[in-house]
Amino acid sequence: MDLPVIDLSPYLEMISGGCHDDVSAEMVKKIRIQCEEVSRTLKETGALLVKDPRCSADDNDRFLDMMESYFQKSYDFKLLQQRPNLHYQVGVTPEGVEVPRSLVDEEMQQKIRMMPKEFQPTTPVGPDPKWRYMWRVGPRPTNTRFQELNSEPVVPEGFPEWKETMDSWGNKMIAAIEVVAEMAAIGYGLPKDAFTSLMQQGPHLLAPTGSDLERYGHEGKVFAGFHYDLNFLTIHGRSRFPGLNIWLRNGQKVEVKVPVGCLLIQTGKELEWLTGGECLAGMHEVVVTDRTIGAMNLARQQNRSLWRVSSTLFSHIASDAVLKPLGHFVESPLAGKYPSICAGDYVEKELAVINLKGKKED
Ligand SMILES: O=C(O)CCC(=O)C(=O)O
Ligand SMILES: [Fe+2]
Repeated sequence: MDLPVIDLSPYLEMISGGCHDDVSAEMVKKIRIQCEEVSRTLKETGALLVKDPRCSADDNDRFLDMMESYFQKSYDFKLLQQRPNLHYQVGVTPEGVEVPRSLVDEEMQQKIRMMPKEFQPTTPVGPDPKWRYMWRVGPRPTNTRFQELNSEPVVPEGFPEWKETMDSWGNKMIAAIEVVAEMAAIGYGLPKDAFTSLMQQGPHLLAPTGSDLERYGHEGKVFAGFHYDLNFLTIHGRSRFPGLNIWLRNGQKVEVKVPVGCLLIQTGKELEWLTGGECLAGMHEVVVTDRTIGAMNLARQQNRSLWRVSSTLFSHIASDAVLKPLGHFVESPLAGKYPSICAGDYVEKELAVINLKGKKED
């Protein structure tokens, strides 16, 4: 199944006031249809492909090039950027730390056993062998109960372009998410800023993963075990190596192909909360497939890096804001499963389950 690609340009043109009166009725109708497609696709598939003219393939490449050279550095060098006392929410998370939810969540394991064999995820056998770098993007709150989730950034030595490259790509990805969040709110019949107003000063994280294909690039190797994302919406640029599988709401497993110049959005648990379960967090995994091996062979021939870097950004609801079903979602049949909780408390609970919280620095 191919996911639809939503071009964000008409919406962007409209909000920048670029359309004239005679075309605007037509345009408004077109945009309303697009907003409904956004909200429906997020609900049915947990994912969405978008094209944002502000995020170019060149920007994505500059970011990937820098992250490849970072992940290629030695183990000891990378450990200098590790901050376990800040729940790894800034700096590097080494391989073998983050635990996939499906490894520790019995209810999830039971659901997996009930899936038809062909749609079952690959069973992870331990923590993920992927590294990750967390970089906070956007303004931080001056006053928050959740200081660790909103900490100062960590910059590795020897990368003078680090801050500019991370901020520039991160801000572009957030800008794209904000448009999708507005369009989704309109599609769900909520005020257009229903989600974005809660995202202001959220602990948004540019969080690329780095997986060493030289070492682990054999078919069936799980880089990120079956899980959902705990944040609001996740956005990924293109990775140079495929491997991401997602599960649609109907249980079907789909291998994601992100067309050049497109971005992939996935629904996270905070969105599920705000919609009272109307829009479930999308389940996914990253596994080495024959297509990954094909891309590795090509990279070898072209003398390119064999680190698989993802251009992942986790957008969040502000830590001190309250998660609860919004507007008419209070009436949804599952709303009772989503009691009011401070987003920061919710995030800290989830981080503890996947092994990112509660560790002291050695
Ligand atoms: O590595 C990827 O492509 C995505 C990994 C992932 O699902 C995550 O970081 O939550
Ligand atoms: Fe994920």
